[in-house]
Amino acid sequence: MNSNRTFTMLKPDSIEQGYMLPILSMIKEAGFKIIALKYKKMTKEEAEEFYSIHSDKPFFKDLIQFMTRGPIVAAALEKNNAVDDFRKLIGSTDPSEAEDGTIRKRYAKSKGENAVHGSDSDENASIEINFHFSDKEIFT
Ligand code: IDP
Ligand code: MG
Repeated sequence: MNSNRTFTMLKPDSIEQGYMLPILSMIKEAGFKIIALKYKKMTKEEAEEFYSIHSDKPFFKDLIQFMTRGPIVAAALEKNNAVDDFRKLIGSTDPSEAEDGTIRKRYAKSKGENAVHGSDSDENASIEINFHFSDKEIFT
């Protein structure tokens, strides 16, 4: 299901530092088509729901504070093998472990403030796209 789609967010640290367009360029150059795009600030409730899988983690409170402190760019992306290829493009969660040429290596500051989100499975890509976009906001 939807193995050609993934979901990303450019996190508040990226936007604050003016990395919105450079990161979108890297995404485009890697062959992803943007099929939905939104610039918005998440509410605390939205961020808590989006990251509910991490609600018992010690970093959860900081994560919600970080993800709601400023606007994000949310996007649905299309490409063959989208989920795996996008995870490769963004690199490891901790930028100090991310490979050269990845978005996190280039733009992330820390394991918490790590520039971008990328879905980790086809199932979650579908859930996350539907969380941020209605059907009529997606243009294929
Ligand atoms: P991912 O974004 O690479 O899939 P996850 O383990 O799903 O990483 O964690 C979700 C987000 O929570 C990370 O992108 C990061 O912003 C934050 N996070 C994960 N682990 C830590 C940590 O050990 N310290 C602080 N923040 C973390
Ligand atoms: Mg994850």
